[in-house]
Amino acid sequence: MSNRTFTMIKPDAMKNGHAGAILDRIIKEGYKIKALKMLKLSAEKAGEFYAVHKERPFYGELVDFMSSGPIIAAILEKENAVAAFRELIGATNPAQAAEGTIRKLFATSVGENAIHGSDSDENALIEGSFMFSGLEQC
Ligand code: 3AN
Repeated sequence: MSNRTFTMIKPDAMKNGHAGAILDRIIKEGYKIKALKMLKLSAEKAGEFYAVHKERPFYGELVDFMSSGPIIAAILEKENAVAAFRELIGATNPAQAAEGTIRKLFATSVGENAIHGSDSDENALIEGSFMFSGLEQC
């Protein structure tokens, strides 16, 4: 069990003005921000990030969406971060997400679901290093 996870506030939440509320919620839930930046992914970089989903029917749509506007990426620290954060963001499909979760509050659809959270300690490390250099991590 590691104490770090990786997150992205996705283009829909950025466009809809929810970035501040989402960051505020994350901090209030006790996560320490260890790295943070706003950036716009190229289609190539978004494709690389989501390469595990290459064979899924929604891959093209996902790459287009994730490169459609700015995102905020962050590395977060808290005890049991990966599992705790997955609980905080809620189910992939906001219609199935529990009340009070970030996706229930801010996501619009399964494709445009406001926020990403790593699904394992291994992926948290891979994704964090994909987006941040060692110098950018506190
Ligand atoms: P999660 O982000 O909850 O771990 P994954 O890993 O199954 O979910 O999917 C990665 C991303 O792919 C999701 N966050 C969502 O943006 C997109 N996605 C997943 N399922 C679908 C779907 N059925 N249609 C469109 N996009 C999807």
